[in-house]
Amino acid sequence: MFKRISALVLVGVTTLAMAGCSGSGGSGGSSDGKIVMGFAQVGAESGWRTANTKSVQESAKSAGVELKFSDAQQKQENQIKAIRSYIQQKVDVIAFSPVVESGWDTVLNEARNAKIPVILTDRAVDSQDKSLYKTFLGSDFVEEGKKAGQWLVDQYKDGTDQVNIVQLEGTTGSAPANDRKEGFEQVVSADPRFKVIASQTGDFTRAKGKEVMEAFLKANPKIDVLYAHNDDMALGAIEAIEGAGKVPGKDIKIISVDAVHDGMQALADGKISFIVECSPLLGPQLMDLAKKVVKGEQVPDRVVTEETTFTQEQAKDALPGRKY
Ligand code: GYE
Repeated sequence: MFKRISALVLVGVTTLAMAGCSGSGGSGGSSDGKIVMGFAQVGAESGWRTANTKSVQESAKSAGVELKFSDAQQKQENQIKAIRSYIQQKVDVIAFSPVVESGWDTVLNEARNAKIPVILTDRAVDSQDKSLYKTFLGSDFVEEGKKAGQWLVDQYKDGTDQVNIVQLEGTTGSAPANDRKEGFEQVVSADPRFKVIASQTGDFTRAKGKEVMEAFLKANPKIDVLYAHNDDMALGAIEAIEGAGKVPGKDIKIISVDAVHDGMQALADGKISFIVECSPLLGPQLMDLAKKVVKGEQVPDRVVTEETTFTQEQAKDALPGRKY
């Protein structure tokens, strides 16, 4: 009996010592002293997501971070399950890209109670309590929407005709869908010629983008512009437009967001008219932040990714050097 108790105490002390060593909240850690990160990814819905996953996995490797990775298939319940399992495994840090903005307080509280720091990457949550996470690394989606709207306004400087716009929204309730819509509408609503005549979710996928665009085309004889919240939906919509005997980029101007390889190719080919870049290469910055957070160092509560925009000509120049 005595032997058993002392063995237990010993385990307890070792665990504490390890936690003390890394300064981490999570007391698990890896046996070789590496930081252990649990990463709950959204899914594999788009080219952006695939590039983001690759960036996270590669940079974990080169930063010497042990990565536990899960794919939630665009379902919040799966992400919550994954986060709970990382809490149980006592990882040192949890990073995740919340599929939607709402409904995270309970599980984030559980992580806080377990003293495991959380980093938001790519997408935000709408929790009022900002102390539920250490930092948020990702793009400014409202700004992206504004850039899309501004390009359109510049295209239609002259003229008095109404401009009929259809919008393919990202996943309902997600930060990029909410914010890209908001930013775009803020800019175009200043001019009454611009009319969003239809707006529906295409869930950030090619298949849904095609399906919804087909319905838009059937219901609306005159569409001048498509604003798609990501390249994949724009690429699906291109198939629908061509299927309806129209020329994408000419009969219907197309604006999208991301600038992944296939989107940039369609832009260079003249099928997409303008792309607002959203960088998926968040891995290296995420690993830096994770190391600091685990050490208990101060980090900024918001880290915004730097991004640009591409016209058709700029896409032709940029394509050969693109990493994704
Ligand atoms: O634009 C889209 C992906 O959250 C920024 O998610 C990301 C978005 C990206 O599915 O392609």
